Amino acid sequence: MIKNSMVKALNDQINEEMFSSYLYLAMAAQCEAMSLSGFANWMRVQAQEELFHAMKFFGYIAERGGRVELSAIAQPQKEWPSLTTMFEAVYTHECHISECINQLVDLAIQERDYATQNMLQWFVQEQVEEESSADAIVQKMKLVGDAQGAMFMMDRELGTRVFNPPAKEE
Ligand code: OFO
Repeated sequence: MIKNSMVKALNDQINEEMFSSYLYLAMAAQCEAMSLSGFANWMRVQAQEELFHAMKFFGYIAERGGRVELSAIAQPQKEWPSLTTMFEAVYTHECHISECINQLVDLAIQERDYATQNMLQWFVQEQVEEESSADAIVQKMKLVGDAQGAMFMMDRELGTRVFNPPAKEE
């Protein structure tokens, strides 16, 4: 059976993922207020992905016979000074989440919990993609600057993102 220390750490990660979802929803809200529906769409999809991450931890704890315990979700920031700083904040937040996942892996190794180590590998890989996609947008934003036409193109591009829940066996 899964150890209590591991269950507590995984429960804390559910909160991190729920906060991530809330944070991206706050960003989506600002994009909506700026009438940038494409940017808002990207953030909404990101928020959905984070809910999926939270539920993946939820399901795993339950499957291992642990008790899921939910805690209060902190209020996210409301406004960012620009879209570039907003996406820089996404990138910084994803680096923080990668660190959380690494700490979970450390704990699983310490506890000799091979099943949890195995489950966490999906998140290790996912974080490589999360950091990379946020960084790619930051770089693009820096390139286009405030040029209205380029911003319009980016809004169109980000508007095409759709949420694709990964296959069950992943
Ligand atoms: Fe964005 O990866 Fe979960 O939090």
